[in-house]
Amino acid sequence: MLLLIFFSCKKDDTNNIDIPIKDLSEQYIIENDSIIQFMKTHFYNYDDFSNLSSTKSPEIIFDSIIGDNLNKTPIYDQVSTLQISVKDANDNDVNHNLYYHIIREGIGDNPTVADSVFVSYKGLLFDGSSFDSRKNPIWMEAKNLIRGFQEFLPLLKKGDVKVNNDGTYDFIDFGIGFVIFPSGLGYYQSGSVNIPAYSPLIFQVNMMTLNRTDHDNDSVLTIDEDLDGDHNFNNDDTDSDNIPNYLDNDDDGDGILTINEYDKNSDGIADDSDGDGIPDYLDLD
Ligand SMILES: [Ca+2]
Ligand SMILES: [Ca+2]
Ligand SMILES: [Ca+2]
Ligand SMILES: [Ca+2]
Repeated sequence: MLLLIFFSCKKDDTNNIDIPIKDLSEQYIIENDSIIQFMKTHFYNYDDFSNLSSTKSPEIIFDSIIGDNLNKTPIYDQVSTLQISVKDANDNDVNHNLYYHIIREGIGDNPTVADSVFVSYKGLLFDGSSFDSRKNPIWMEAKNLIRGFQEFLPLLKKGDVKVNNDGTYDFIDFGIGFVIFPSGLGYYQSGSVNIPAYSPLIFQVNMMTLNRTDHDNDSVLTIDEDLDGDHNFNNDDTDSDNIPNYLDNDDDGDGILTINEYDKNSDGIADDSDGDGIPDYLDLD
């Protein structure tokens, strides 16, 4: 399978310099209109999800509200909205609506946008074609995924594990939902093997389980190394040594490893010896 398609591409990819890249805010308006139009005229197979088995999840299917399906509830009436800010080429913020529907919430913890998740999924275009799917769950790093997929993950909870008499195990009562988002949260102009440029995407996601991540093993979870909270983990580099904090075992570059100055009294709170509001592991004095 084409796992590579999950890795987001830079919008200013110089390989595509000959093709003028569309203005993000204008393109967003066009795609948001098309998403709303799609949601008002389509429904998903919610009847198949009404008596859910705790261990299985049906595959999501979308269809038009016409003919025998005229009485179906449109997706538009079922979704919630999350607003996500995306930087355009001039570093201006453009708010993007991400639409999602939680079919079953799950029973455990929620992942963060920094965690590893064990998920099965199905990706769809508005024409109903599936550009990628995983029936058997796989591990993925949330921070490496396209933004719309990444931001949806924390809205689901993981399931529990049931060990069967024969030693096999099943995930039970895991989170199930779907998300619809414009290309500004996906591949934008770069598209992918099976995804046209400027294409909104739909994903069904089944959230089996997760692992918290601490990529540099410095005792600070990766989610807490995103100091500016923009969900980009590569632009937080306290000591400016070109190693982002989530990969840097000495975040402030003072020669003392973060793990040795983060929480010496083990009270679960980062130490701040001089009380200046900057924790020791990020504080040069
Ligand atoms: Ca860390
Ligand atoms: Ca950041
Ligand atoms: Ca650094
Ligand atoms: Ca240090």
